[in-house]
Amino acid sequence: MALVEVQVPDIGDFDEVTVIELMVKVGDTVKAEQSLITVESDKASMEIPSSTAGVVKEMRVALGDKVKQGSIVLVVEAAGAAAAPSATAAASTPPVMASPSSVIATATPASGLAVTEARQSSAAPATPAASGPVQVRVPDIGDFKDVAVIEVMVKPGDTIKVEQSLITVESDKASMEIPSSAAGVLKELKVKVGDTVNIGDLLAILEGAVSSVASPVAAAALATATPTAVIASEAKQSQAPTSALGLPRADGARNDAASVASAHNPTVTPSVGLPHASPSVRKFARELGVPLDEVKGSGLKGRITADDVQAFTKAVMSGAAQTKAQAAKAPAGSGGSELGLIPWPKVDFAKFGPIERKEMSRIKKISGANLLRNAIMIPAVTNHDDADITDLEAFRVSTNKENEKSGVKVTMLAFLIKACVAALKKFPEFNSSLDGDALIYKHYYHIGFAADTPNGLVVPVIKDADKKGVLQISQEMGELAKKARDGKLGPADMSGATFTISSLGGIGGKYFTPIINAPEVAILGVCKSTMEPVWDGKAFQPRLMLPLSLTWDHRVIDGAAAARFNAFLGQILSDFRRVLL
Ligand code: CAO
Repeated sequence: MALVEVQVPDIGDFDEVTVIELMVKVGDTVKAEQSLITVESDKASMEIPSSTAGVVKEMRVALGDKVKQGSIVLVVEAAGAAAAPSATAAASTPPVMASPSSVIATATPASGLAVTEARQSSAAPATPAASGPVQVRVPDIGDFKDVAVIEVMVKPGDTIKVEQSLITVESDKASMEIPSSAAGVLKELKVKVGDTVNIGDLLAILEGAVSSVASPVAAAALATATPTAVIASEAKQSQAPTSALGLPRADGARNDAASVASAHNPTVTPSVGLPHASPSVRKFARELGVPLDEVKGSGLKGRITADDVQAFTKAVMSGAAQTKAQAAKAPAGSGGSELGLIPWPKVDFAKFGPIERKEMSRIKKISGANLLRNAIMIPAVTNHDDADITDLEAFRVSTNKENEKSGVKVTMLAFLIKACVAALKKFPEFNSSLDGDALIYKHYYHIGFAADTPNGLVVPVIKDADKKGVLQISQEMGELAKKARDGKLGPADMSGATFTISSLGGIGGKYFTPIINAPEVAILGVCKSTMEPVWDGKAFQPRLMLPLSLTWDHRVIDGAAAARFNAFLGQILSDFRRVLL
């Protein structure tokens, strides 16, 4: 085993480039040609591969460091026979090391780029013509076959200039724009996103075109493999044989013929508008179906890393974020177009007075999407009723007096939970869920209660409420409500509810229409109890009346059943002994 210092290879005319991505860390086992770091100048970025297989022992560069040819990137304990015999061996093997495995120039397409070998090519990039149709073909893209078209930048009817980028192609390690070798009006595009292309493939037909490819040599220059030309500027990039895609050429041939500055060598660039990410990250994103242009890059200069793609995926999967496509499908995002509704009104509020825009909390975004779905998808009806809780409230108050020292305060909501369990047992469809054309009847009674928190509405769940007494339910509710306010509820605290109660009793109001918490089929809304004159057949009596609002899914429950449910609930609340029956 020998320690090998892996150096930055010849990177053309660039004096210093910045390390913008570390792709390995100490302890990693790397293969030969595996990308180690990504460096970037103001014109290009590229991945620097390892010349040696082995285990990374030491990182010699950090993010933001400036490096140049010969800078030591890291130290590898080389594996097997391929290991360099000494620490200096790595530095002395430039052809291997000096092969940036991927080069992505950032702007300035062909400018300053040189093509080093006017190798004749059968690619026939464009058929020169003063007018009439001109075929634009894929030039020599080195040893690469079947590269994918990831972006089409023009459309029929566009007036194309010489050197204007037509498409972007990408291999698994590099991407590049293919420019037009001729000017004219684009009559026909022969490729689309997702196609794979090879050297010589017909890309487009231009009309009225005047090809700028004046000579076979120049034409060949277009089609020539352009080793370090992708980042070098003049004639000095003959040290590191690479393909046009910036990858090491299989034949290891040196492109040391006279450099020919060409306006149309394929420039290896992430096209303008493409997200700032390495080809490997773009490939990773494509495999996951992640729209890279929606991912926020955390790397230097906003570069998107594999971690960013992973974090984005997690956020979407957990519902914390939406892709633009999802948002467009959601009625809220589409302004209802999915439902055939007219678009959501767009008003420039600032025209009418000062405004302030604030992002909604994460909870609000998530609950909002759920509420919208439930409101739209459930044919919900609400029945309002009143329950006489005069005696129950007196009992509650006396119980609290007796239990003052226990620290547990019994609330009306705890009684309501118990009363609802009794009603759910009597009317089991209220404790069910729809499953296609069938109903799932649950033989457990987990009751959710809506809790108002500074960040929005959450619904903690009292599990097995049928097996718990009012005191225990009160205690658990207190704990869950505190957790909710502190933002400490876990998924287990909020899952499994079979029925939900939303109590605004501590606040006020008379009746409201709560939205069912799918896949439940009913929800009970409760408002503030008030003393009211109730006719007992002989006289008006002052009774404490609790307003109830029961919303139910009409696919599962009929109006008569809902009325019976409310009436039964009212009976229990007016005489809680019935719970025992
Ligand atoms: N009628 C009259 N008074 C009531 C009442 C009712 N129906 N329900 C509760 N009260 C009283 C309580 O007795 C308490 O009074 P005291 O302090 O004098 O004892 C006071 O109102 C406050 O009660 P509370 O709200 O702290 O306790 P709770 O058990 O009733 O409710 C909780 C707990 C977590 C459900 C509640 O704090 C909450 O968040 N409610 C809002 C739920 C909500 O937002 N629903 C709407 C969902 S749809 O957007």
